[in-house]
Amino acid sequence: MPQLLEGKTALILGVANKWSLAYAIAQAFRREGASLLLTYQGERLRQTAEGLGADAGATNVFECDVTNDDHLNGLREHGKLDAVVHSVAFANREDLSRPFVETSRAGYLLAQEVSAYSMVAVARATAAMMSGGGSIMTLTYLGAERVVPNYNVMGAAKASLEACVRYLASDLGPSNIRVNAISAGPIKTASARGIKDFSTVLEKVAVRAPLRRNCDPAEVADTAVFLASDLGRGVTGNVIFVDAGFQIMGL
Ligand code: 1JT
Repeated sequence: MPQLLEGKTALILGVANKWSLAYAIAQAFRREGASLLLTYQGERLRQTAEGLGADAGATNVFECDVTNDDHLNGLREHGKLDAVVHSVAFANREDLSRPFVETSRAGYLLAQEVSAYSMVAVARATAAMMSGGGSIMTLTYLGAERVVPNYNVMGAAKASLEACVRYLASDLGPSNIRVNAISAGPIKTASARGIKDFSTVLEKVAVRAPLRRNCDPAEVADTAVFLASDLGRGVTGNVIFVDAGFQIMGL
């Protein structure tokens, strides 16, 4: 089998632990021959990220807090890139359980800054490193388009993120840089753990989805491979659902 990402270098932001979608994507990219640069947020995650980076055969593992302009400006020292994976989001726990109408200004702005604006900042910082064209992608969720109980402030942040994907695709298309989002079905990552009624969400999806099951990180990662590879060369500004088909159902 030819390797789909041979000769390409990918920057993957958001490796927090072995359940991270970013880590599944790193493993799939490595399988397909890419060179990997992995980033993590905060000193607290350094050891874990370095261990996972070593396991995935990463060339380099370093800190990148997407709210820190010095970290974003420092990215350019890492040379040429062909693909960027933005797998970063944050919201306060209380904003994912209390009624949405009670969302505070600070909680709303925090979710927007980390989960949506960071995509714009990362795209600006890395577009300059993709002189030969490239592929930038992010992760989103159905809660951006539909009301999913408890997703709340993240729904508003992901709606903003998906709009950012379209505007970035329009701006960067002339430089042959594609920008897309993968809308993953609910997956039991560390972020999802501790979310109220998350197990019920998984059960409901498995019953209603056309494929009658949930999705796993490897399926999301294989779609990321497609988007990063030349197979995805005609695809930009899109949200691709990797959700066992759940999103198409009306009832
Ligand atoms: C964040 C968290 C972003 C959990 C996330 C997320 N994107 C998807 N999930 C999982 C999820 C969460 C809920 C849900 C469905 C999926 C945790 C905090 C950081 C940002 O509702 C049905 C609530």
